[in-house]
Amino acid sequence: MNSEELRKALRLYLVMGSPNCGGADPYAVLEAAIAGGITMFQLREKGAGALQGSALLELGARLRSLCAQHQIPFIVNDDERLALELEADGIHIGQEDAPAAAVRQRLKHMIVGVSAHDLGEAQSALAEGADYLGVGPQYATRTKLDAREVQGPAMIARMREGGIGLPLVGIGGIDATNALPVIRAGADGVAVVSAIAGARSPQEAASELIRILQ
Ligand code: 3NM
Repeated sequence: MNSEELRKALRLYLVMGSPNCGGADPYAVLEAAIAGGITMFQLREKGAGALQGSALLELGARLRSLCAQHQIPFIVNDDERLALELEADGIHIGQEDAPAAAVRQRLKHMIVGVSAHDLGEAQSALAEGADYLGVGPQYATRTKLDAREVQGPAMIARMREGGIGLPLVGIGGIDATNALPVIRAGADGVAVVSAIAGARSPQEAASELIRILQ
């Protein structure tokens, strides 16, 4: 996938694991979100009740194949072994995870996404070979308990002004009411957890977001 294709894929990026689905079946949530128009998916199995071991592998395999059926890029959060086992299209790593350069080196064929919170982190990620950046938190979020201070869309504008041309998504507290300023600040798309996974209708939530983003 070249960087223009990646920019398009990042438009509406669902990030989710079973703890984010409010008791609903993650497979059904992902299926609905795909029907609603999401363009990329990240399996992020974190928090209370997160699956591990064979249960995680089994869920991952089902979600992976659903994405493959619909040509939705499938990304795994943080876990290189799981990404390899599931033959993921990519991996997403945070600042606290393995260094981006080492992951880039080991997983040459994968999309490598990196969380960046300021211009310095964005420049480092670029130098280390990241394919895209996740920039957050844009707004207050209750999904990631150890999220940094809210940056707002202004941080994305600062990165663009600072010469960061990489494909980039905003993340953190984004929903249909506040997605547009993130795009206007220079993001290629938005990454959301609860706005879709926690919605009464994930399909409607995704289709409303994609309508706003187009
Ligand atoms: N990363 P919601 S914020 C997974 O700031 C994640 O890097 C963040 O969840 C960051 O869309 C976040 O429900 C959680 O607010 C986003």
